[in-house]
Amino acid sequence: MPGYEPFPDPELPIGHYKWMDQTPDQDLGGFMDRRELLTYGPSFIDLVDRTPIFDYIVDLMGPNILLSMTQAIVRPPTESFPGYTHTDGGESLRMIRVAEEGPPIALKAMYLLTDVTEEDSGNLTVFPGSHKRQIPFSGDRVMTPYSPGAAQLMGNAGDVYLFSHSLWHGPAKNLSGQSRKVLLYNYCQLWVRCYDYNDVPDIAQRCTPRQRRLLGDLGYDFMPGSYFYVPKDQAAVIEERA
Ligand SMILES: O=C(O)CCC(=O)C(=O)O
Repeated sequence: MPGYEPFPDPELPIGHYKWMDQTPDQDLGGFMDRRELLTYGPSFIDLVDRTPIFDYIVDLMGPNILLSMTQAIVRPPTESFPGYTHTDGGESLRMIRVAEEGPPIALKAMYLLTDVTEEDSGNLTVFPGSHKRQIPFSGDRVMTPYSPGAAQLMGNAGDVYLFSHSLWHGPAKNLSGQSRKVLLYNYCQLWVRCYDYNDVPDIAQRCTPRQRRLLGDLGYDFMPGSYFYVPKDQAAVIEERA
């Protein structure tokens, strides 16, 4: 099925995904980087607010949140991919770090769909403690998954990692002989924009009230002040008391 993929077009600004009409590579283990997953079926919608992961997310971020992005990535084994390290959210958010007592502006849940039990299997690689430090992004000092301080995470299919936007992270090489598959669900504070949508997407009609709220449906038409000041029932909807 076609979908939003990163497009190898030098005209396109970094981090942008374009609708690809042509049938993608049908090899199930072949590279895939697909965005905006909710239209692919109810299982993808269920993950938007599934217990217990969503409860942890609300605990960490508070109730005034949006689902800002969904993504499926398949990383096949190859000698040619060196891995990379970044923070989430682009040029502006990479300058903003999580404070000791403050909630993150954005948080990602990464679901493993395949076991990752050895190093260099496409592991999510993180720099513990780095969410409080500025990632170098200009000059010669480029972080990689092999820079000092990096830790390659292990896990089994079904495990989930939660991490904030400011954690230095990214995939390691995959020399395992197996494709590594993950799903990513990203959440942000309500006043921050979604990556995947400009307006509330049509798929919201197939969602529960809580999922619709997470897709940006406030229950009334946009007016100045919306999203920054939250609907009266925001906490009740997110905690499913409404
Ligand atoms: O592990 C991957 O393939 C990419 C994950 C990642 O770095 C991210 O979601 O920001």
